[in-house]
Amino acid sequence: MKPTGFVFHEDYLRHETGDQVYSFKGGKTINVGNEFENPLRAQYIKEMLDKSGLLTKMKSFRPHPASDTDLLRVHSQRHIVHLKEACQKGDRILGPEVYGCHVSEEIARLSAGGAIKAVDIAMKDEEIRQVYALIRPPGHHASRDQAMGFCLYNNVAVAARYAIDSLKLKRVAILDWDVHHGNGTQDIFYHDNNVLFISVHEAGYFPANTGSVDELGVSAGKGYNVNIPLPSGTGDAGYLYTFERLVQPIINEYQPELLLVSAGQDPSGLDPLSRMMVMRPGFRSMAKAVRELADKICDGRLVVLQEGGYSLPYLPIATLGVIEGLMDCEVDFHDPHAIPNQPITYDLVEAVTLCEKILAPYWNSLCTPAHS
Ligand code: Q9C
Ligand code: ZN
Repeated sequence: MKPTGFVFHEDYLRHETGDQVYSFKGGKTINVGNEFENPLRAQYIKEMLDKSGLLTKMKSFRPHPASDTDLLRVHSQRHIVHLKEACQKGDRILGPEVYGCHVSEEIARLSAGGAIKAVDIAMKDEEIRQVYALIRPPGHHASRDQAMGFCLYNNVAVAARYAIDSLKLKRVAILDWDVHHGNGTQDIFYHDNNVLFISVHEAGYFPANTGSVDELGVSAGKGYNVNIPLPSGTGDAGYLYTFERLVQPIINEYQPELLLVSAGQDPSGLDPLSRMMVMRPGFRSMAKAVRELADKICDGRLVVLQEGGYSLPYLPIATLGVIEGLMDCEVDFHDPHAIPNQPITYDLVEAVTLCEKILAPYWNSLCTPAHS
């Protein structure tokens, strides 16, 4: 098996988001920080990969900051200037549920640069085809003109547009398994058919009022925006079932030249921001599924980008699962939080069947259910 690339920069730990602090003014609650998306996330993942010995089997790379040209393929000049000026002034609030410090714009640029670096390796390295990029801040809630939900620049969108504009790819697929809807990525590619966007997320959660399966894209992009909202408590088997019935057939039919994954480990069973119950074996099988898809369709070209994941005790273990799935191995590490396999629920089958019905007109590989 070819080696797996690993992109990381220690400066990712310099983006500080503050603590959860509430001030009460005239009865109003003002949130001036966020304890969830903090530097320890990346630090603990890195330590796990170091100590498990996995990192010695990977090939490490250091990213460069994304250029203005790279960012402007996705974001407005106004957005870039806003983030720069806000950070320079020392603002802590950079958008709705986005907190930062004086270096946050610079580190967000390095995060987007990490996504570009990963694409460069997957497309141009003599040996390596698949890359894990441990980047932060995350990106998938950021739209063209707006930071949101811990995200400043949309890393995966910057990577996809770089692959198309600069490397001249014709079709790129993005699979977003972060537990929240990838609204920013959806918005950016809503009119496009050269980027297929699939978001698998917890239904009716964050952001409010986006992520329904009825949001299909418009004009040339119609049918190329795929939302798969799943019920709370879906679990390992439920995610695998969803991949087999929807995600794999659609990506296979699209035949991308590169597969990008917005990989949040926040569907984990210990995550403070979700209720999806995915454990290490679940992450392992999701990563295995995308590796096998990429092997079959695009010569293994696969870029997995860190998005969310907020359980400090479990994030490194869930990530271990992802990397095990990518590298087709199982590290001798006992997960103290392991639980017995959870069965697929009726609600899950119903949710998948509904999506299948709505998506079937756009994808021949989905068979419309005979009844219902
Ligand atoms: N107010 C990412 O995972 N808060 N961002 C949800 C409702 C915002 C998560 C609670 C969650 C954003 C990249
Ligand atoms: Zn998330």
